[in-house]
Amino acid sequence: MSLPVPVVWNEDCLRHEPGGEVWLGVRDEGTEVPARAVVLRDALAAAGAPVVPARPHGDEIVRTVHDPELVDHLAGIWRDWEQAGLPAEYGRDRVVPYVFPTPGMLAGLPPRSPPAVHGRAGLFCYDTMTLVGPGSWAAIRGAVDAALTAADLVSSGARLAYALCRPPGHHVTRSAYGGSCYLNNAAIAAQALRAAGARRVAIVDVDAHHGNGTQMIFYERSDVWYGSLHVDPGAGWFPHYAGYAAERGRGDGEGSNRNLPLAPGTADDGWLAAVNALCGEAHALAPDAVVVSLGLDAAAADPESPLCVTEAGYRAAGRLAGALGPAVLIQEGGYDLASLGGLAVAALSGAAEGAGLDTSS
Ligand code: SP5
Ligand code: ZN
Repeated sequence: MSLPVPVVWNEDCLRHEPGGEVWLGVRDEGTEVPARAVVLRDALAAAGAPVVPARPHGDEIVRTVHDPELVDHLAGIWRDWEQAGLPAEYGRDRVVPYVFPTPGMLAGLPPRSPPAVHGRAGLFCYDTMTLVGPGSWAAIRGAVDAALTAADLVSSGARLAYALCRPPGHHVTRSAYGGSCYLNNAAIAAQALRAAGARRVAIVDVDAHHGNGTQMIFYERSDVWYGSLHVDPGAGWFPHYAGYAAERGRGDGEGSNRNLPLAPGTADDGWLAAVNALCGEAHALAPDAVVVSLGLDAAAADPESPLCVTEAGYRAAGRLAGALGPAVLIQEGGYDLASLGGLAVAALSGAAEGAGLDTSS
């Protein structure tokens, strides 16, 4: 038994050590830890998947998908925080914003970039649980290179490729980061597939949370369809403000967005019915390429979501998504270190089966 799906790996993804998250005013240890990536890599390698190194890529696609000011902000904010003496003087060892320039605060005032780094920290960030430390930028940009390398493989003929992106990305909009995400790896992969000639791309997001960032990046576009199933934000779950069924796209993108919110406690049957419905819609579009936002946090044991999906469920979802066409699989969430490896092997094995790849040798 082998797993004929290349796993794109970037050692730099281990350098992001968020040092926890500030949730409801309290800093706790957090679950988006470097060990996640190690567990995923080791399990997939042990299952026979070839591990291939990410190749460095230029910034063009990244700066098309994202506001270049967000990219520059992330690249420099730790250095500025450190130069301001914050870690040394106060033990404030990660960038955590405390003022957010919401539209309601500015009420039409022109946007500014305040000189104080602790003021500026909230300029492109929408929550308190997405911390930046010394190695964060290397990992953020390294995850993008992994996604772009996987997209290259598919654009040049591979049926499937998986990017082991860490940190994850689907909560990042064009110009705002949050939800343990900094740059949108899946959106960047989709844009790269477009640039390489795919006329229509379908993104299927099976992370337990709604990918609000990906949705909004493509909300007014018809060339990239976005579909997601996730725990209902209206039932009290992150990202709270997006992911509702009524969000169907706008302007040219009208009808190119699909959300299937699920009740907390939804298990394989209900979850797979939603995966099947999304894949049916994606299939009807006849996409030239597919991006799967592969979050593994819908699993029953996951500490960040109330969905109850099994390994068999992820395998079946992989089969459905893998059958859609050439696909780039992008790692998103998934936080239970004990079950993460088995879930990833199940999902990729299913995708290989769905794609008709030979898994016997
Ligand atoms: C990529 C991804 O899966 N991001 C999800 C971030 C959701 N985190 C929001 C909730 C934070 C609360 N963490 C405390 C866990 C207690 N079980
Ligand atoms: Zn998630």
